[in-house]
Amino acid sequence: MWQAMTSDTLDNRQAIEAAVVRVLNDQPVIDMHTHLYPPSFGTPVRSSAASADPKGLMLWGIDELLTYHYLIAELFRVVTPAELTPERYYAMSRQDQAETIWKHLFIERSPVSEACRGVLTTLQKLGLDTYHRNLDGFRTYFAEQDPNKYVDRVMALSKVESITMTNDVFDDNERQRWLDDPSIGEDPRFTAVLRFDQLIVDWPHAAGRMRDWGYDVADEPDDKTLAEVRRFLGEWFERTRSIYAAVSLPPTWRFPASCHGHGDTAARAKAGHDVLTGAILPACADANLPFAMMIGVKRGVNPALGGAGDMGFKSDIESVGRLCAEFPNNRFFVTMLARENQHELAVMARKFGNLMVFGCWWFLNNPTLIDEMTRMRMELLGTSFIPQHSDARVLDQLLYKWSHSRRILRNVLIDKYSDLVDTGWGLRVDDIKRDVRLLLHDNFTNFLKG
Ligand code: FIX
Ligand code: ZN
Repeated sequence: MWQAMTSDTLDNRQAIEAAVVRVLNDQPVIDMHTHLYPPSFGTPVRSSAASADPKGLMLWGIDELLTYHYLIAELFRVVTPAELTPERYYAMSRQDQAETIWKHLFIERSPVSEACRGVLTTLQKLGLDTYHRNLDGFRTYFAEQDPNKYVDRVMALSKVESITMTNDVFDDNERQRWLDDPSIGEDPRFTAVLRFDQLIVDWPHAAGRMRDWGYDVADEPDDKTLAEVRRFLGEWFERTRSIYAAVSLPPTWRFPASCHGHGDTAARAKAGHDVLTGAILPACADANLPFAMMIGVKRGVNPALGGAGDMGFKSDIESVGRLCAEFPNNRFFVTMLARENQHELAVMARKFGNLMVFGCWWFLNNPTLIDEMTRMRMELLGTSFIPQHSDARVLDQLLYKWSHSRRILRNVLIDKYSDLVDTGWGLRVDDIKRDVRLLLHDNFTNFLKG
């Protein structure tokens, strides 16, 4: 027998829309991948309440927003080499760099790209006047902020409950800060993620560094070496209290390692494979930590552009499936950089409960592609994926990245719930609350628990 529709069910699109908007506005998100840091890691941004630490890692404020590497790449599409070379740009002060980007991308043409729009959404969310194009006015506002209180303000405005850092153990600046004072990681608003790309993509180099740090490792990863890598990871998991471990990988990454390519490349790939299977995955399993793989980035396609010169290419999803099958006791967060990989990745996630698809990474973090990917993932995976991470490098970017993504998620959910109600299903507000909580919060925390 059909049940009579009760008053708490939503039976038309307007009611669904109102409920989805309300629920999404109320649900805090855990941002599972950023490059943000708390004030304890130092900040290069001078303000009334903070003295500058030139190598500080906490980036925030208008000059950092304008010099985001996404915008540096856009700058070098519109300036001629006679006007400015990357070399000259990187030699400028941060303020001059910001002014150059402001002039070329915001004043001399309309800032319609997603990264430009993001700066404006950010300023608007802070209540600043985006109408009059007054860069110095923005600077005055930021100079008055206390970085510590500003973290609270940005998190409250963007409804981000927790910020997940990326803590690269091979970054000397960051590594030294942890060694000097492990309590820098104790800010309750932030959690750590140990990052170590070099262990897989450049083992000989990683081995050299580890030897400098007192670990007994060889260029060929033998049993003793693998035990040392496990010890190294265990120590750093503990020191940073990491909640998962992570690497980003090139599009050429294969599992098992490919034996093609010239001698050096094949040997490097084999070493990376051995370190992954003999040390990284066992260390993650021992510590009960998921392992995140961000696959598809080729670094330095245009080396002159520095961090703005990386590119994304298609990668191999069979490798992801083989890894999930061979390591059923490990859990894998995976995101991929090529649009062409997204469908296969979602289908692969249907085969493996230990594979959690997440985020619309970097060049995919554009409304058109977020919309397409989120719909497709929901159609294949229901609510069992993590739709977005911010990848913010500058604290204030949380404001635009999350508001833009929440808006897209809202549109997708309204359509999907409307389709559901068309089948006669009695949809309740509590159902929407539960689903949105899964998507923005609990799919992540549940996957961490295992
Ligand atoms: O490897 C990564 O974590 C990438 O997200 C970054 O390296 C990249 O520069 C970035 O900021 C993308 O959004
Ligand atoms: Zn990242």
